[in-house]
Amino acid sequence: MGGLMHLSGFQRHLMGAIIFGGMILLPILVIGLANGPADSYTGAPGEATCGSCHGTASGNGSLVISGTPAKYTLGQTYPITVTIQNTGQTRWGFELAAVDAAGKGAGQFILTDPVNTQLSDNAAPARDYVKHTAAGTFNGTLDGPVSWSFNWKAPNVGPGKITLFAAGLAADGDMTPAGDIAYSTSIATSCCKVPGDANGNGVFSGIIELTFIINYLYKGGQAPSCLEQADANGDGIVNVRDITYIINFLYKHGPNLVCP
Ligand code: HEC
Ligand SMILES: [Ca+2]
Ligand SMILES: [Ca+2]
Ligand SMILES: [Ca+2]
Repeated sequence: MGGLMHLSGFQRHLMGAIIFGGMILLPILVIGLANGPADSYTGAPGEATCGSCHGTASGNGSLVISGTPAKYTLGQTYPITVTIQNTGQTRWGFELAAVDAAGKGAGQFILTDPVNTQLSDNAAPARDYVKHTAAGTFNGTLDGPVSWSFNWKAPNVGPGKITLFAAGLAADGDMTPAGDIAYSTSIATSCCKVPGDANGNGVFSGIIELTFIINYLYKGGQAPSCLEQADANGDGIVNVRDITYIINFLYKHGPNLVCP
């Protein structure tokens, strides 16, 4: 049973190199995981997912965003949870962004669990990202499900439709991108509750809304707090057609006002 003493000079040298290499490598791996994945891998427009490095093997699990309301209230805070599971996998990760129709980051993330989640708080209009920490990979949790929770505060002035995009990873815990299964999902939320309520006071009052939209479009007036509520014909843009549509609705038995 040869100990170190019985190794040749070359073998001893090799051993030293492996030990030395391991000491250097370990902190890098740990730092890598503590930092979490790089920004911009949520599957949002213009972004790839974790699968671009971790392969695209298909799994038997799921990635779900819960807590997002179908309709958000301006300025209100919502607890959001991201849950992932996959039989046989043992280590987990995620990244999430909230993006408006123009592709900009929307609203604000507030961490409620800084042990397991961290925030990339980027200067607007860049997107912010919530993602796992090293502890938040829940290493050794066989099959899952595991979840991460945080708050999302809707913007005070609504850019309209906002979509939460999440990418998740069901990993095998070998500290390499091999053997892992990538997921992505998204869910949309809208501020439009009262179609045609351009001034955002909660009720539709015909001529008052028309005046508000005309002022906004042609006289540099205040923007609707929820832009979608001024998009009365629901075609995704606020313009003169919405004015005509509202006039038709009010005075010519035209079709109902809608949310886009
Ligand atoms: C640019 C390439 C790249 C992207 C994109 C990437 N990763 Fe990784 N990931 C790595 C590498 C390389 C490792 C190996 C360990 C290390 O270097 O930190 C790793 C390791 C991991 C591990 C541990 C894997 C295991 O089997 O133990 C998790 C968990 C993880 N990444 C999560 C994510 C998540 C979640 C995303 C997407 C939001 C993501 N990664 C996107 C390169 C990437
Ligand atoms: Ca792996
Ligand atoms: Ca109103
Ligand atoms: Ca319109």
